[in-house]
Parts: sequence; structure tokens; C-alpha cells
Amino acid sequence: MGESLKAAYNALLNSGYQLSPGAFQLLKETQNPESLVSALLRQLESLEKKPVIIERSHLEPLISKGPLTAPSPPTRAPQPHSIQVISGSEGQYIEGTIHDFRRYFMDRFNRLKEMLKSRADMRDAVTPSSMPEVNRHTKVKVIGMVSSKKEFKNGGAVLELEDDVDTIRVSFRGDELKKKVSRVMLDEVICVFGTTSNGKSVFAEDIVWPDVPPKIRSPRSKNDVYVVLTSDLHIGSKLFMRQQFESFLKWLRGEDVGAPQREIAGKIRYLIIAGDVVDGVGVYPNQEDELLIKDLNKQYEEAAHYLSMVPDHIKIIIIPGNHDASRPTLPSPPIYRDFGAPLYSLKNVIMLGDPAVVNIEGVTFLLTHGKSLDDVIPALPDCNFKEPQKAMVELLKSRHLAPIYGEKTSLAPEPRDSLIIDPVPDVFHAGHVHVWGISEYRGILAVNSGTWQKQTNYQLSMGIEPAPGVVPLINLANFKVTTLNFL
Ligand code: D5M
Ligand code: FE
Ligand code: ZN
Repeated sequence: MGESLKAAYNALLNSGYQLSPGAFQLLKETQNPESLVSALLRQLESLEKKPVIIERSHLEPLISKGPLTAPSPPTRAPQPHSIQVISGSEGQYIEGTIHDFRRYFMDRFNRLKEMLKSRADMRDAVTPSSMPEVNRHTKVKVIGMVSSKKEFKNGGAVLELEDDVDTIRVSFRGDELKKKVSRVMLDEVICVFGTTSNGKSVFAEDIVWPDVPPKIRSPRSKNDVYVVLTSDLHIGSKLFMRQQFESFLKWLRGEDVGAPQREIAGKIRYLIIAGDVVDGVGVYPNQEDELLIKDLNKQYEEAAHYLSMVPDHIKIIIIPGNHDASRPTLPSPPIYRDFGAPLYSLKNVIMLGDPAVVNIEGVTFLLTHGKSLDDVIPALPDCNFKEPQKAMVELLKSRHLAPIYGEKTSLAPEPRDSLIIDPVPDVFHAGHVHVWGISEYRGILAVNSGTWQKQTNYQLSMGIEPAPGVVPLINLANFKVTTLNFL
């Protein structure tokens, strides 16, 4: 088997698919099996009902379309932007009754359960209310939502897993399992492999998270196209780093930069801002003392004034953060027009909600401000506020942007849980923590884009040390991330 064919074949198996003989033959004959499979996996991600066996007919349409082998056009004229908004929640009004929350968690549970069950080794998994009736040791796989977690000094641990009807108790022993249990977050959906002797409780042997399938990364754009990621400008705050942000804007325009950098600047087509555009008003006690502009409308006017300096050939995508004029509850709608009007009037700006999924030049971006990191980072043993990208990777494994319910992140119980990570993105972009960081997990880039705000008094008192003025940018032709320092 050729290298590319082998990689393609393994990628399918690892994602839980089997190949029909016809499909295998077709893969063997095609020029680049790896990119064909990669295109197929991307397409399958968006399907609710995924096939078990990949047939020839799944692959054929992807070949006849021809983009995989088509030669690049010999043109030097500027290409049109290619941007498609997949989702950018409008944030519907919801009362939040017990009934609403029940329906919300049922949707979360059912969809993550189906995700787990799409793996070949988990098709026979049960849920707490469908445990087998047994009276001797029997192997079981149980999918449930974690409703409680207790870790004991002697190294043992107990989890309670529930579905809409029943709860079961799962016990853990041994160092390896202890480490896995410490990674379990409340309200996430997991599968436990183990044994039961009564159909009511389980001795665990392993834990499996929904996770993302391993991906083959193939360059998505033929030419160098740069996407700049930033967030947490906090315009209106006395601690907004005006000068450094102005240098950044100058750089975007290709001014005052050396030749190699100017070349990059000329290839920037997109700028994504993952929330906290302004500092807002009344976001935390005594915030006023740190505000330079105390009027929210004026803060957005100032923000639009800065962003109007971004050249028109760069599309700007903006989602709200917890300091912006939007609902603080997730999912949050786009920044309200009443306050954000000056931003809406910029013609190269696209305003979206949190979370949002956009496809840029064939690359799927998942955007969120990252408010839930306040809950997730303290809950996970190997995560910290200095490396927010690590917690972002854990969210990918949980396939959820805000698994923990009832802490600092408030959730709107909409009928469909839009915080489930689906489709699997190529780039996962968040901010909020004010520290930049980049990680790659199973072919997905997780990027936290830092801030333009110096340390606030609150952050000082909490020992939070921001890392401002650094901007990551991604070249969509090779997925290389460059960081630029404007300090
Ligand atoms: O959040 C910037 C960082 O500071 C983020 O890690 C949360 C933390 N922060 C800031 N203010 C608070 C309060 N009042 N409680 C808890 N954590 C906080 P930002 O959204 O920019 O304020
Ligand atoms: Fe912020
Ligand atoms: Zn924030």
C-alpha cells in the first residue's frame, strides 16, 4: 500500500468507518487518496446520520467535482473573499423553566451519546436506564451525563452517571483510572467501560470521551492567505494599549514594516475578533475607576474609529465577549445593534454571535469568547490560566464549549444545544483569558488570541498576569501560525 493510501485508510478506520471493496479500489486508483478521504471526512462531519460503511458512491461525487486536482488559476488579480457562515447563534429568548432545562440537557445528552455510539466499539453501549438485568459479572459500556464526582484519599473514586430516567454509580480503582477521573468534568457526557454484577452499579475499567476524530491535514488554500486572530481589545478602558494597537493597525496596512513582514501584511484577507471589543460599563464592581470612556455608545464609536483603519480588503468578523453589549448567557447573540451601530456601519465587518462557525477559504473556524474557561481551567488538573490552549484542547475532547453547568458560565436552555462542538473545526479560536497560546490537537489548531489590555486591578488582586500585544496569524495554505509582538 502506498503511504498516502495507507494514511487515508487509517484515517477512515480511526474515525469509525469501514470501507467497501469498491470504495477501496477507487481510493487505490485515485491520485491523492489522502486529500480525497480528508474531503470525505469533512463532509461526513456535517451529517446527522453517518454511514457505517463507506461505499464507492460516497467518494465519487468528491472526485468529479475536481477541486482536489484542479490546477490553480494563473491569475494575480485579488481573489474574492470566500466566507460562509455556518452558524452564529441569534440567541433566542428563553424563559428558563425547569422544563426548558430538562429539554436542553436531553438534547445535549442525546447528541453526544450518538457521537459516542458512532464509534465502532461503542455501538452496543447502554445508558443508565437501559442497563442489562444480570446476576453475574458482565461487561458493560455505559454512556451517561456526569451528575456527581467524588475522589477519595485512598485513590478510589465514584462517579454518578445519569440519563433522563436513571442514575448509576461507577467505581474506580488504580492510579491510571484516578488520573482519568480527575479529568472528568461535571455535566459532560462520557462512556464508561466496565463490569456489573447487578445491573445497577459498575466497576470501571476505562473512560472514553466523545473526542474529535484524527484528521489528515491537507493545505486548504492554494495561495498564501493569512487570517489574523485577536480578541479582548477592551477599548474604553484606561488600560487599553492604544499605542500598541495602533502599531498593529499600521502593520495591517503595510506601513512602517520591513519587507518580509510587508509581504505577509499584503496577504491578510481576514481579521477575527473573538469578543471583548470594548470594556463595557458596569461589568464588575468599581470598573468605573478604570474607564477612560464611561459611555457604552461612545466606546463602540471609538472601536469603530479604530477598526475603520483596517484596509477594506480585510474582512473583519466580530463576536461578543462578556464585556460587550450582548446577552451574557451563552449562546450570545451578535453585539446589539443599538450600541454596536458604529461597527455595523463598517462595510467590511461581519457581526456574529458566540459561538459561531464560519468557513473561510474551505477552512472551518469555531469562534467563541471563552467565558467557560473560567470554570473549566480550575476544574482540570493539568490546566492553568497561563496556557489557556490546554483547556481549549480538553473542550475539544468533551465536544462541548461549556460542559460545566451552574458555575460562572450561565447557559440559556435553548431546545438545541448550540455549544456542542459539531462540526469538528480546523481552527478553534477563543480569547477571554488575556494570555495568548497555541496548540495543535489531532490536526486542529487551538488558538487563544490574548489581549490588548494591561493588567487590571482585579487581575492584579487575583494574580492573573496578562500577556498583551501579541497577535497570532494563520496561513491557510500550510496552517503555519506566526505570532507578531507589538509591545
Ligand atoms: O476577563 C479577563 C480575565 O480575568 C479572565 O481570565 C477572567 C478574569 N476576570 C476578570 N474579571 C473577573 C471577575 N470579576 N471575576 C472572575 N474573573 C475575572 P475579562 O472578561 O476580560 O474581564
Ligand atoms: Fe477580556
Ligand atoms: Zn472576557
